[in-house]
Amino acid sequence: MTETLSAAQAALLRRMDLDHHLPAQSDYQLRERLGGSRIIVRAEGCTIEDAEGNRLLDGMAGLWCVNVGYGRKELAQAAYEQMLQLPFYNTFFKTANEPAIRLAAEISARLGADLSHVFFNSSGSESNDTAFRLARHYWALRGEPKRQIFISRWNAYHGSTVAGASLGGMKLMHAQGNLPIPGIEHVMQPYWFGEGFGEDPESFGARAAAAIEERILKVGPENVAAFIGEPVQGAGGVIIPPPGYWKKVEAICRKYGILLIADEVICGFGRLGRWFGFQHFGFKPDIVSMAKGLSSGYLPISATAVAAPIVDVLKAKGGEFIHGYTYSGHPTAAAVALRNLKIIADEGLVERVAADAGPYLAQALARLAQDPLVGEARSLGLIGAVEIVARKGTNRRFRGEEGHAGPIVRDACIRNGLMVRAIRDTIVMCPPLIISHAEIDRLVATIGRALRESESELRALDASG
Ligand code: PXG
Repeated sequence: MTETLSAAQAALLRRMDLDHHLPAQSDYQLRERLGGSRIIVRAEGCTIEDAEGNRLLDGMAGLWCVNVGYGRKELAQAAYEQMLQLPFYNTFFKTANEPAIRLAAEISARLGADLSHVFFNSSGSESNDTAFRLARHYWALRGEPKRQIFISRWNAYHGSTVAGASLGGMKLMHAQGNLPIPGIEHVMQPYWFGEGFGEDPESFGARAAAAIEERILKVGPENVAAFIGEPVQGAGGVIIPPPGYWKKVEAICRKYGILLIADEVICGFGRLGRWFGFQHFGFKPDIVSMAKGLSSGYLPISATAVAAPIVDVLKAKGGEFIHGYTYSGHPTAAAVALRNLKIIADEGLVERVAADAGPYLAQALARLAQDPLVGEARSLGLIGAVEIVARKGTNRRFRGEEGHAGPIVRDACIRNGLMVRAIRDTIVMCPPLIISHAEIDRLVATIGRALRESESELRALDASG
């Protein structure tokens, strides 16, 4: 790879991208109209750099994943050494390898409770596919094969595979490919700002939890395999449930003997100031999906952790769990993940999020919340959201096509050197856990500046809408 790209080289790459590459979740016509993708060439710490030499503060940690920041030589070294010794071997035929074994033990120690065993995959979607097949298989082994149904929430994100997109509650995803597959029930999400505004947050949370119980009763508890949820919904717009929600959800699952699956793909590995999000909310899942921060995105690897009683059933009833991926327990990916967990532990990053960086972000966002265009600015640990509203003190959005205000403000952030995401009219952030105070100040100040720069365009949208 060249150190720097000339303007001509960058233009050529952009042309090749248009001619040959289908990037993820893209509008391919829009990409043509915009003249091609932004090509990212390098990164260091919390900063990414594009082919034009623009440097942006990465407010998204890549895609909610580069927890330890960019440029970690230890991780490159771990991959290099493992590749020389054993780049790949499968775990299908009564075989295993040292990095995968050590990583499984390390993850289950961090999970605590009875989450004793780990199944490896390469992505968050695959991790949820594993949870899906495992939960149904478990109930069949238990002699309750009717337990097939999964309950999830609207606007949840559980991946892009057939099971992942079906478990997720993204209606636009469902509209493509005739999803969800049968056996998935979606209930309301605990999104206070969007759906409970004006209501007492705790009673709104109780109402959202009760919706799960109502659905269980409607479909028959004897038919329900599991409930799945992200402790904090990420791609749905950083939806932090009101206090008490998760304890109620846990109690409902226990009452009807339903498995509780925590999708920790974003919340895991320090994001909320604990190793896992369920530890923050004080509940105990039976199955845990994790990916992203497991390797800080340096290599693709994910894991599905399983509680001991489920493993006991798998063992006791014998037979093969006929499931796995070529790259399950990939030794190089596992070696990098192990080293990544060591960095998180050695540098006290989880504690840093809880005691320092998280509260610092919360304070900065509390100041931004005064902005006349901000309806709510919320965060937990190092994940946060800013709700853009047309009228202060309400949750009224700008008129015009729904979701217009967010992209306008996001583009202004990018122009001002900050990479963040817009989810409809919500600006979300999820920076590396190493982000400095000065960088947090810049992140929040840039959103403020972007709001000011966008205000007249937004008001015009409202007037015409
Ligand atoms: N669960 C959660 C909670 C996620 O956030 C997945 C599963 C799927 O992981 P993989 O590795 O299969 O992508 C995710 C992924 C967005 C966006 O628009 C979010 C994700 C992926 C792509 C886009 O914010 N999260």
